Amino acid sequence: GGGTISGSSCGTSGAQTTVNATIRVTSGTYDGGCQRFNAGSALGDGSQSEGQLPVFRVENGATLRNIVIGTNGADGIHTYNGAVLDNIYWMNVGEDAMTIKSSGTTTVRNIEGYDADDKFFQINAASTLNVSNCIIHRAGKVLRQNGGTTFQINVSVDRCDINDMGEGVFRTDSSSSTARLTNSRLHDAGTVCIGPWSSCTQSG
Ligand code: ADA
Ligand code: CA
Ligand code: CA
Ligand code: CA
Repeated sequence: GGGTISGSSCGTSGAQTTVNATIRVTSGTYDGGCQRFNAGSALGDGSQSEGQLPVFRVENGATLRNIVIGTNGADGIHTYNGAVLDNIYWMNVGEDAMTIKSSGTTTVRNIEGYDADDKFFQINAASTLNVSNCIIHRAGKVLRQNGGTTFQINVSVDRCDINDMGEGVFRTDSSSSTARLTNSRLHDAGTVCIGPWSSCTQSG
């Protein structure tokens, strides 16, 4: 695989802030200036318990930019009705890194994230996810369509460095969903396509 892969340009030494109530981004752009947002205990502990709250919730095509999610990631970032996530660094993914909660197109670019015990991207609604320029190291899998669901998702992942997956890259239970991996570097990434994908391809 080729292409330039640089992940996030936010380092991890920005000012720190504790988030005790989900920050909701409902329009325009929220620019975090590469500050480090640590989930407070009100959101969860970053373990594998379900029901934790997200640090950010991004809605209706709004943009979240220049964010570091610190050592408590809780339930990461949720998107509703589409969103743009640009230049995000997850120091230690919590229950998962990002969840699509309702339909729309979510664009994710220039990101990196570490230590997701299970899933990095969790997809809970019929939607489109386009990811480019990412570094994902140590996770169970890059993406999971919610178990037992058969709606259609369409996923593309371009220019990503995927290293040390416990299980694999893309997993679905839906025979109408599609996934495409291009121009990426894989190392110990497990099985690329898990489940009855309508189409699931790797190239470049
Ligand atoms: C698990 C769980 C789902 C949902 C999901 C998530 O797959 O079974 O109900 O909570 O995690 O969104 O994290
Ligand atoms: Ca979960
Ligand atoms: Ca973790
Ligand atoms: Ca979750």
